[in-house]
Amino acid sequence: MGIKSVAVFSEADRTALHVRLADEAYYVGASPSSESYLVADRILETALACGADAVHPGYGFLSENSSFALKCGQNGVIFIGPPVSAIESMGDKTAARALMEKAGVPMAPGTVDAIADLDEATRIARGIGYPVLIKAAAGGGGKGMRVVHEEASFVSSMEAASREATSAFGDGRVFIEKYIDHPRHIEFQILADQHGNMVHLFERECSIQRRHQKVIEEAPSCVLTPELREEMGAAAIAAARSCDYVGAGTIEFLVDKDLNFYFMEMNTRLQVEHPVTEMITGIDLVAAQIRVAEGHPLPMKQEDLKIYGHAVESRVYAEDPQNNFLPAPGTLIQHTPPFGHGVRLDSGVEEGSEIPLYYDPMISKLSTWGADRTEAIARMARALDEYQIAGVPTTIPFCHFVMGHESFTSGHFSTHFVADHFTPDMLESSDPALEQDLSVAAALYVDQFFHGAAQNGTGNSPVGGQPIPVSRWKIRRD
Ligand code: MV4
Repeated sequence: MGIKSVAVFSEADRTALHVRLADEAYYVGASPSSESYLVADRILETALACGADAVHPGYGFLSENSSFALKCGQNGVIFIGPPVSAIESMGDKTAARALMEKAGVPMAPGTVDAIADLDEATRIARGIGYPVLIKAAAGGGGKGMRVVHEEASFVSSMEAASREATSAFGDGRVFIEKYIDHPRHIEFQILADQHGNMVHLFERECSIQRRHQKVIEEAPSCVLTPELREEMGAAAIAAARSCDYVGAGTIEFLVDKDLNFYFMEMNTRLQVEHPVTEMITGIDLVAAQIRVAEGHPLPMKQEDLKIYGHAVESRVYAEDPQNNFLPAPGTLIQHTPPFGHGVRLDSGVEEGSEIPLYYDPMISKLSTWGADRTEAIARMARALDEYQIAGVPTTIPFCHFVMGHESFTSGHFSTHFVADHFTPDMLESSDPALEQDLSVAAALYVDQFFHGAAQNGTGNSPVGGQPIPVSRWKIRRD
């Protein structure tokens, strides 16, 4: 776009890839994000000092922080995101519910406002019918939620949820919704300009997740009919209009077994999984965000948009799927990405990089495109198979497991997929002791190949048989 980029970095990220790729980069503080990436004043000072026109807040850290957005605006720096008021109202889940009710967006039966009176709350829960879900008004992303199956435990759950919300968010307000069992998570991408034009870029499905951490996302969803897509798309636009949205945003819905859909929340930022939408629409969402922030009108209308094929994204984390997905920061000794038609890797690392322990241990996002879902999945399985990472355990084997699971390939899955179908013993095991033995055996073999007799002092070959040409070696995970 002809725009110079300025990166910011913490102590842990001094040598990170984004620092090297940017035109300029500035240090913003110590490794903990609370002392660097989350210090709004420090980021803003840096933007002012280097003369930046705008700040792109990414998808973590300050991206949904309304006071940072406000400060940017007050200091003449464009915040590449929605108006402060939209961040505020969508950040408060009860305020969002009130707006959705007014806009006629379907929601799970429940209370619009936070409920403090326990007798009244009990009556409301009885009216909704059990199970119900208690959610924190200041929550989101699954924090501070409680499922209640019967009235006997309702009051104690309300008290516990409110206490949890107070300690997590400093705001104990909670509200109640009908609990939707085994839902699917389907979200619509919205793009709006500053002139009142708004389109949706269809949906993503993010049902394969664990503990509110998405692992596989895809676009489009294989359960939506064209009619339902149109209906949900219209509801998503109505939801975004209700807060005068500008920029890229996402309306999250829960979809039940009978394909009823319910507004869950709105994310007022670009999301991690945006590549799958880019792949099926051909639209560069980050470029679109920047064009919108510059004041340009959207270059397309809803009728111009079409779904091309299918895309899948696997999140590759330095986590050990054999060990309850324990984060495993460390050095990337090897990073050999897959290539080929329809393969995209969004990566923040390179061989030799450290995966710091201070932040989310994401290594990369691997996305594949196919003419249809089957082709996108086959290509993902192949790309995951070729992707070679050494030094840290990764979620690659888990993602490979999902690509091969009948419940995923057939499209019959829900947000409970991991709980319903996964145990660590299902992964092809990686045995560090065996890998070490294999490395030693390979080294001895090469030694023998190049030097003839083995150098082990006995004069006998440690590996029997004739050496084969090295070019025919292939190290396979199985
Ligand atoms: C729900 C729900 C069932 N019924 N609401 C999780 C994150 C937060 N944004 C809301 N969440 C849920 N809300 C009702 N009425 C189930 C979840 C939920 C979930 C939603 C999407 C993806 C994964 C999930 C995992 C557990 C719970």
